[in-house]
Amino acid sequence: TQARIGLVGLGVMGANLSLNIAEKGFPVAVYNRTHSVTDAFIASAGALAERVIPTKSYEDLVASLARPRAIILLVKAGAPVDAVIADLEPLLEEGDMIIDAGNADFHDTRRREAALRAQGLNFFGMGISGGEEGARHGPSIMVGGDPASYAAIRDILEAIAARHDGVPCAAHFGPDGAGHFVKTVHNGIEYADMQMIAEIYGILRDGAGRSPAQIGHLFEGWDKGPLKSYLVEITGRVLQTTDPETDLPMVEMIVDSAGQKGTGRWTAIEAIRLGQSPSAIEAAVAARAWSSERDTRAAGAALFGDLPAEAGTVPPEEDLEQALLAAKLIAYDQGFGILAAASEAFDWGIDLATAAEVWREGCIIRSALLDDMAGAIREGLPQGRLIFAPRFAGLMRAGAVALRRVVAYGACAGLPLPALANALAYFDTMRQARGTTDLVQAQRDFFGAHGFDRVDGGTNRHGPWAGPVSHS
Ligand code: NBP
Repeated sequence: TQARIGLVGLGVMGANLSLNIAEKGFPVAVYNRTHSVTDAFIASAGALAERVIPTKSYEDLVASLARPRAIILLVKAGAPVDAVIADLEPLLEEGDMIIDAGNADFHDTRRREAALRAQGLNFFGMGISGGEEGARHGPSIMVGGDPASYAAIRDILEAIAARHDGVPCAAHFGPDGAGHFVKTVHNGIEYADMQMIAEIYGILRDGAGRSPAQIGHLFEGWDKGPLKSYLVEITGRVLQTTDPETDLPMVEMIVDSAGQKGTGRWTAIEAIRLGQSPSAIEAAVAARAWSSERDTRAAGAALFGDLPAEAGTVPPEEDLEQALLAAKLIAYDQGFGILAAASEAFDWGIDLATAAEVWREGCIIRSALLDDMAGAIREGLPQGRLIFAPRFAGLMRAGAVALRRVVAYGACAGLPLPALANALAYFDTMRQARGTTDLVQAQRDFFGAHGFDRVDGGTNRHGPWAGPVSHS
């Protein structure tokens, strides 16, 4: 028998996704560079092994597939993807598909798609989220590539995806890098979401002096309200977990230095390239980078740790909850803004509401709020901004006031809240009809004759900078 789908790379994600595909009734041909991994995978696949065709060469893999062949790659992002493509390409025929399901930089996806299209092959960039568990039982799937070829594999992808009220969390977002970019922004938002939660934890730990278990209990409660989400849920569980070796709270045994693989950073980099700024996401990227400078922070603590801070009152729990909600919405507003800008720049035609819908289940940022966001986007966003959506007006009005109290408390108490503070600064900027860049424009004109527009009409005008200076 020939399978309709093949998979290269039986690492954590590939092994789980293969089992998911087999479980949904689709035979899957698999290949892994290290053959012992393939043997071990088959040995552990149980009854599902019946629908898995193990192969030990790319030739065997290709021969095991019905045409048009569709091969999912789940190898390490970067050079390994190019290496596997180079090996497969000569063995494939017109109309066949290579689907890179790793966390690729969408610029690489665009390059690979163009190169393979020139050979008559279809290349898809497919973002999958949900980690190991998602890959096994239903991830969120974001695809970019030729729409006609997508039709050939759509049933398989929809069958293995997570579901929200029966609707599969899998979608085609546009050509070439569109799917990987939606995944990248998903990860950027994930960074912001996680950082904001960590900042609230910091206020409760260092400001209110609460124990991890107490804070975890609070998050557990929040997971029953409007903040209901996977990240709030696991935060509650993580904080209430004890280290079996020491009996201390697990979180207190973990070094406070966060890793990053690149997707959050790519969101920020692309935003800046496009003249946008997802400042809450950037702040989260920065916070992880700063966290890795442990020695620097220790030296800073020795130098400045004793600076006086105001012992203000810790904002009440309701404020923290509301602030987190508002800040989260602001991070999404920025994320959707960058998605819209990139979609326009690369001519992708990404449907933002579909992105919100695909993220409702299966992925790391899944939350109750996403269903509302999808609805708000479908209703039409004033000025294209989620924070202006009529259905979020109440949340933003109450949430912004709470966010201000929380950020003000953090500033006075000397507790860093980079993501929350950036979210607030963005919100305040977006509700200030007259900003302060009149002065920046004047400065630019003064030193560089860059010109400015006048409020009473007239474009590219210059100021009388060489004239008399007023001291009044
Ligand atoms: P793993 O590290 O578990 O597996 C890596 C796989 O890549 C192995 O099968 C390895 O084969 C293969 N590989 C490498 Br490395 N170099 C190769 C080469 N030159 N040729 C052929 N195969 C090669 O990775 P993973 O965590 O499953 O992640 C896979 C992709 O999925 C990554 O892009 C990752 O960013 C993405 N992703 C991961 C998660 C997650 O939660 N882990 C979530 C979403 C997306 P070998 O056995 O011979 O070394």
